[in-house]
Amino acid sequence: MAKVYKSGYVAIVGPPNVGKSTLLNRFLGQKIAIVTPKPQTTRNRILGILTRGSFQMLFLDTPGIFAPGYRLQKIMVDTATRALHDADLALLMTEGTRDPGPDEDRIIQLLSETKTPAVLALNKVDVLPDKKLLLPLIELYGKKGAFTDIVPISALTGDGLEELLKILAKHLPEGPQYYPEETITESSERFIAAEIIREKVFLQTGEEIPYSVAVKVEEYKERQRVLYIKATVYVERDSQKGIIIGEKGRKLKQIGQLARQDLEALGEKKVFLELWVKVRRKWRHKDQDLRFLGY
Ligand SMILES: Nc1nc2c(ncn2[C@@H]2O[C@H](COP(=O)(O)OP(=O)(O)OP(=O)(O)O)[C@@H](O)[C@H]2O)c(=O)[nH]1
Ligand SMILES: [Mg+2]
Repeated sequence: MAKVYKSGYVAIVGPPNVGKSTLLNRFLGQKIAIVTPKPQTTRNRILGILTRGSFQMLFLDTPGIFAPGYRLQKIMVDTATRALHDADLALLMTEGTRDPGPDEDRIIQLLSETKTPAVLALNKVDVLPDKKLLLPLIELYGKKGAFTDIVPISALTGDGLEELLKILAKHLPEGPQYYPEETITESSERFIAAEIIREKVFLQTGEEIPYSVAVKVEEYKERQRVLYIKATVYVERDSQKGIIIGEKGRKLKQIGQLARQDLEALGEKKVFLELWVKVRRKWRHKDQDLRFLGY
């Protein structure tokens, strides 16, 4: 008898910084979501499509779920919560290196309000000196009664990922192949370019700067296999503009160089990247500005 084909949405949800985007990229074998050591890196829902012989998994990478303060954070948490409600299957991801905290409790509460089956992945087990340390944690999460399966993984090294994929496939509903095999995302090239630039800002600046930054691609044109990209880095204050530009423009140049290298590797073509910095006061708090910036 022929095996049924399976497909559906798998929402990757969890607290900030636990490795959700790293996992998505690893599953796809390609970087479509930016990753940084700072929490609250992902701000949008990102679709990643994994097609195998017997299934098509539509992964939704999401912003971290936590107690939001300002407007952008509220939108981020709402985006993740909505993805959870849209999904056929929830993959709650957290760190296997610490006890659950208020964010985990909040997400487990959200899960209990849906009928979506949920798998728990305990990530970053590569940093554990001994895997035995996981046992009490698995027991603790098991008692919460919210998960069909609990899987220790390392999104960084790939440990446990095939096992996790098998478990996810098991819970996936029967369904058609929605996208052609070669499609891996619906993100536009412009969006990915803006995200890569934002990633470099996150990596190259400290304090609150990353959280005050948004990037908008203004022009994206290809001429004779050369990509011309013009983008604006928005900040909230004049002082932040000075920091991003840096002494003699060094910081902005460095951000631009790093972004250009990634963009060239991604598109396999030469890239001209022009970056501008503009102040848009308190954009994180204003609905109109947030919409303008794609949130
Ligand atoms: N040691 C270790 N580090 C990891 C692992 N997975 C992710 N990381 C690191 O954890 C940090 C956060 O990773 P992300 O993938 O950006 O995490 P995220 O959950 O998408 O974070 P937000 O988008 O901010 O919610 C990065 O520094 C990753 O390199 C892992 O399995 N082991
Ligand atoms: Mg992320």
